[in-house]
Amino acid sequence: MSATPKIEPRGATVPEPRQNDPDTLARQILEKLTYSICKHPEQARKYDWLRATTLVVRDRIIDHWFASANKTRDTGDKRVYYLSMEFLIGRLLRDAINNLQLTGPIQEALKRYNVDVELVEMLEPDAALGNGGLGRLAACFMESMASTGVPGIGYGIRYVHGFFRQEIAEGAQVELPETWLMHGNPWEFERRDSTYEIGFGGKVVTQSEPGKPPRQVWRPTERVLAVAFDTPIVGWRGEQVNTLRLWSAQAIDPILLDAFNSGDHIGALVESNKAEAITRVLYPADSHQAGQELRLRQEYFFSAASLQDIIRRHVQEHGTLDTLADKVAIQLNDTHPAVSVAELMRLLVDVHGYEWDRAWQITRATFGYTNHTLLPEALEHWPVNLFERLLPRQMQIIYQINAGIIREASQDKGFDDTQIAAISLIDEGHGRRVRMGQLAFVGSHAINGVSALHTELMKQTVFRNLHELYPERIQNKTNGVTPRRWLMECNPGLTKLLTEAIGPAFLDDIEKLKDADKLADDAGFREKFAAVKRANKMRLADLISDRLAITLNPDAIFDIQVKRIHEYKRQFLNIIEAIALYNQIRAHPERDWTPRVKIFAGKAAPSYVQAKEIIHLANDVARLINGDPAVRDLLKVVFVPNYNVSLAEIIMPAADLSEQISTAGLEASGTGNMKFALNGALTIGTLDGANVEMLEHLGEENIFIFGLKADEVAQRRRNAHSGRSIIERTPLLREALDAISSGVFAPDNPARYHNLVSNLYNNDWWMICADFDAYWKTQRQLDVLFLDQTAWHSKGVHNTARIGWFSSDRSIREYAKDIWQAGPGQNA
Ligand code: Z2T
Repeated sequence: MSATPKIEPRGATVPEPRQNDPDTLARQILEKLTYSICKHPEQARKYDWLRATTLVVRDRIIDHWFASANKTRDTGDKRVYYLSMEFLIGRLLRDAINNLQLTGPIQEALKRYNVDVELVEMLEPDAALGNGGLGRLAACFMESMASTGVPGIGYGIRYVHGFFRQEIAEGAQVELPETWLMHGNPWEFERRDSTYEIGFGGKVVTQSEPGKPPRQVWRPTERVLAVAFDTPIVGWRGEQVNTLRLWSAQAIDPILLDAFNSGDHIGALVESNKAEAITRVLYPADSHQAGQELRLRQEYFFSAASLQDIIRRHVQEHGTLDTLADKVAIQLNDTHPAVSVAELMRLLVDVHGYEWDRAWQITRATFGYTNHTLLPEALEHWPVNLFERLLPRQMQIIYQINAGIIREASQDKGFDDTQIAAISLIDEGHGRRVRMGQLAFVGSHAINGVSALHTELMKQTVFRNLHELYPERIQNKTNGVTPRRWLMECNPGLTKLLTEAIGPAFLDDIEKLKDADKLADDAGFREKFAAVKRANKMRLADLISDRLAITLNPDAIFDIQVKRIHEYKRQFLNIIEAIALYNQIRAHPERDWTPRVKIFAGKAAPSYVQAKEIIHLANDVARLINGDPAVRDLLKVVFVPNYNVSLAEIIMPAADLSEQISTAGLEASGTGNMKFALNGALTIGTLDGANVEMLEHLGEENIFIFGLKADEVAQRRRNAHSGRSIIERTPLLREALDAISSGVFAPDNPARYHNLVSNLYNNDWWMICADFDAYWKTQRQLDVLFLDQTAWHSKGVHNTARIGWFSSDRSIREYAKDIWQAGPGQNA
């Protein structure tokens, strides 16, 4: 859509940047309260103070935002576009205040009115436009791009309802709608002049003009509008502010006047309801493909809008698409935006008249693709007939891409039929489906996994044949987390302690935390480190006491597993260990048990039956154990409802022990593992995902690894491994499983967990039985270690000091250099 004409203003310049002293801030907060919110300070509620403070902080951001945008436009530097169906950004106020270095002044300004900044910050809704690791990674990457000076724009969907809110009712998960926009959203700016038409359905016609090759033209039958909403992403020290642009769907005609005038008042709204449905709600399935048409519509909708926006900006600035790949890098966050490959080809060939081969060259040079899972049930593939009906021209293009790839594979590389079937973009085996992983792969010049192990497994399994065809394309980019949110903001106590001990240099280069490594042997430092941890544990204990009325012993091991609930993540193994420990404490009350609190949190996909049973079991077990006076303060089990980013910010700093116990080979990376270690927790984990590299960086004495390795898991699966014989020869395991089967944890429905348990006997697909003994023994080793607080905290200090490499700043610098050729030092 063409923008409305610009006015040529006279004598209008940007106002002077805002002052940051507490006096000015206090005065302006009052201004906003009065003139933007229209509240008298005596009538103002906490929520009004939040809004006024946000608006004052936002003014400071805008100054930097303009400067960043102007700089990139003036230098003509390459931009990075991060296309992601999910951005799990959480709250933004504290992040913005921290990165602008306004923490002290804002606190001081609000104190003048007797307002506590923390209470105000806690009222901000937690923007949950994502499911878990993948969406949170996108948020960390946005912040790190701004912090490392990469001109990056995130593109995604402005879901009206983010990830559902979880309640626990009688032990079971209940899903409730989430309404983050209810009070409006002061962080977003609607950009009506960046609105595009998005088509669906219809047919493709061939247009011939004399003297020109015939052109394919897509004539969609359905059209909706994509409207841009921009949110600023503030980098460290406010030096750069990038943009997160989220698309909202709107009908072109809000009401069908014909229908309305003829009396059909409901029918008049059908179109706008259908259009707006596209961006209504986030699909809550992680690592599982949601096969619905609406999901494919979402994927195409935000891909097509983003590409039109990228192309418009590029043509405006450079006048031709010949240079697209020199000035634009587009990263596909998993396959959700993979239809972009076909859509960019359509725009280049059908709309801009490029020859096919040249268009393909530009496309491949522009895209990069990140894979986040190898789980077969999570790989996206769409029925050909659905694809064809919704996106007929893109389907033709996919066939044409496929023909070219297959020709190359058989002619140049001599691939046989089995190999061809493996690389084909069309899966012929399951009623003809488009394989989005293959499409993203062949359309990209770089394909990456998210940990060293995961990348190797990509080469050996899902992309084996494509890797053989294009052996240079797969590379590794190990995930990272932003140290601003996951240390400075969530753990001010530890940040202060570290600053006093090693100086502030680590705030700008987190790998300088290494300077704290030697302090592991400094008794004075260790004691302060322990005191910070204890205070953080008290804060979590208070939260749990408030919300769940469970009292925790702050001197117990806080043993925490928080993440999406999934069989491969093996919360079940952790619960079984809790039951076994409970049995042992009851059987041997005279022994010197180390007090332990097992904390769980996480959401199950609403349709994932086993995951919901695991949540139910955790709650049932918690009720029984917490109510048994025989275990006193020695063991408690807690399931904290509604895990989200804000809760994680309280949990990470409060952990002694981090549970990263996935079946080896199945967790692509994990990122919670990094957040825990940064905050000084020790890890018990398998050799899976990024745990493998954490072991290398931390040293084997500072992380507790157990269990089968990825190749051993694969081998057992091939040999029809089952749990029965292991259970029979492992009394601790057998007794725990017997207890579950007996119904003691579920007196209202004793059969509730029969399936969960019988799966272990018959199959043990997730190697819970296979790993139980090693897990149990490692936990008991940790019990002993915890009694030696000196040894424990020394390892904690080593974890914080040595984990700096797992910063998303490092990840982003690697992407910038090896995939995007963008950012500082990369522009020729
Ligand atoms: C997700 O969070 C992850 C992978 C997915 O595959 C989907 C979702 Cl929603 C399609 C996670 C991985 O499970 C985790 O190991 C990884 O750390 C994270 O993505 C970020 O890469």
